[in-house]
This record gives sequence, C-alpha cells and structure tokens, in this order.
Amino acid sequence: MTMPKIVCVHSLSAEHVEQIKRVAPDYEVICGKDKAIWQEHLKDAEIMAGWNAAAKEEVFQPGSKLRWVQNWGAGVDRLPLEAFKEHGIALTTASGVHAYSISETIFAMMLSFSRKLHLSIRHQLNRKWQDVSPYGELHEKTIGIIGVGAIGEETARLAQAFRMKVLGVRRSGEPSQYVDRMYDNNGLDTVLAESDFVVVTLPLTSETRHLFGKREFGLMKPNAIFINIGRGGTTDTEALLEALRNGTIAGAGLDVFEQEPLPETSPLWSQDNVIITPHNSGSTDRYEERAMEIFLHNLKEYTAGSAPSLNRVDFSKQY
Ligand code: OXD
Repeated sequence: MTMPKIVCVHSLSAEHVEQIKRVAPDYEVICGKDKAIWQEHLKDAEIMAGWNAAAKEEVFQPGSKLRWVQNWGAGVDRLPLEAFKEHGIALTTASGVHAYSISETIFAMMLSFSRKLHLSIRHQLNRKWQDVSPYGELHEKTIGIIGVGAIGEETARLAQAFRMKVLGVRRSGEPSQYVDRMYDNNGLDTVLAESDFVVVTLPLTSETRHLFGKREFGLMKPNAIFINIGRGGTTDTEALLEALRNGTIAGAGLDVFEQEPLPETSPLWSQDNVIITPHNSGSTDRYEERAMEIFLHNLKEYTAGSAPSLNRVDFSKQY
C-alpha cells in the first residue's frame, strides 16, 4: 500500500525533515522549494506545509487527497479560501512567528522617524554633514495599534518600555495587559485622532480593504507617522500619497503595498518622508524553527486523529 504524503514546498533543514518523520512515521515526506521536487506528488498529498499558487491546479481536482494545509506565512489573503472551504480542507497559519521581527521593524521605523535617521542616511550617501532638526522622542508619545494580535501585543509590550501611551483596536475589543486603552472597531476614529504613531497590523479581508483612505488620514494629527506592516490593500495608496504630500500626516513607514514589488515608477520612492522596506519585516533567521514549532504541534494533533487547532483559519473572518 502506498503511504500517504506530506508535501512541504519549502526547503527545510535535514533535522526539521527528520522531526516531521518522527511525528508522522506513516507518511512519506517530500520537501523542497523547487517545484520539480513536489509537483508530481501534489495529487497524492494529504498534508501540505506551505502553499504555492501552482498547487491550485492539482489539489482541488476530484480525487485529490488533500485534507490540511499549514501555511508558512501568517496572511492568507492570496490563498483561494472559498475553494478550501468548499473542499473541506483545513487551513492553519504561521501566525505568531513574526512577533519579534515585525515589532522590531516597527520600532526601527518609529525610531528612525523620531531621530531622523532616514534623512541622515540620505545625507550620508552624499557625504554631507547635515543637521536635520527638529528631533523627537518616542517617550511619552502615543502609539495606536490597529489590529492587536500577536504582533500588536509584542509591539505594545515594547512601547510600554519606551513609556509610550498605548492605544489598541481589535475586533473583540478584549483588553491586553500591554495596552492602556483597547477599543473594538468602533474606536478606530478615536485612536487615529489621538495617536502620534498609527501602526497597522491588519490582515487583508473584505472588511479591511481600503480601511485607510482620505477620511482616515484626515483624522490623524499632522505630526502622525503611519506605519503599515500588515497588508498594502488595507490602504488607499493614492489617498496616502496625497496625505504625505500635503502635510495631512508627517510620514509613513511601509513594508507592504497594494502592488508588490512596488513599481519603480511609484512616487512613494521619492518622498523623503517615507521609509520603504520590501515586505521583509517578518523575515528572520529564526523563521523556520518557529514555523516548525507550529507545524509540529498541529501535526501531532492531526496524526492523533484530531483537527489541527493552532492558528486555524476561520473562513468566515478570512484570517
Ligand atoms: C506573512 C507575511 O503573511 O510575512 O507571513 O506577510
């Protein structure tokens, strides 16, 4: 009898492949980034670790054995969620793996803006000794975190160390020990109006698409810095550009964009009140080990006959 298959579309260390085999000894494990390694196995895959758009052709066909996908990232906006739901395929994410790397990126951006590092680096490229006053501080400023999940909680914890006032918005409105005032979605306008740093960690769903537009930028303080490390589609790029150009807000730190890679022709590149990173805020040399912890936890449940429960996507919420 042929063994059921686990197909991992990422290259994992030999030690991590061994760990998978130890938890699921009755499965054949196929693992590698190169499509040529896994493509022919997709039709027999019962479990996938990681997702690749090329898999769509195979895994939703009649006769497909796929029961569960462990996504290697946190966001699932590029996955065909309707098809997963229709075929009864469980989907879990790697939510939580980036809490340190992304919160550190958020602080790198906030510190750069307040200490003007982004301007000094531009002058350094021209060997120019240039004071770029005025300088600010993070201490005693207000940070508003929109979408407080694992990343938001960690950002809030760090913000407290900087003695910042921490405001948060999350769907449930459930308090957090690190957030001074937590709101549900109805509190969004209040948080936008009070914050010196507006940090967006939201997933992209039909509810959050273009949540930040002209009206929302208009509510923010003129000294506010807008930071988006969630998904570019939560923000109306044209409205953001206008707000940055006309001084409605002071600056933006952007890791995610409506169109990625950000086209060379985008005017965002030449705004000196913008810091751009190439959707790498979650990247870290600790990624694989953390994603594996989540996968192995879920795999143990799955092989014991239960549904994988950690970071299970709720298709009605789209995350
Ligand atoms: C993710 C990301 O979804 O890094 O994990 O954007």
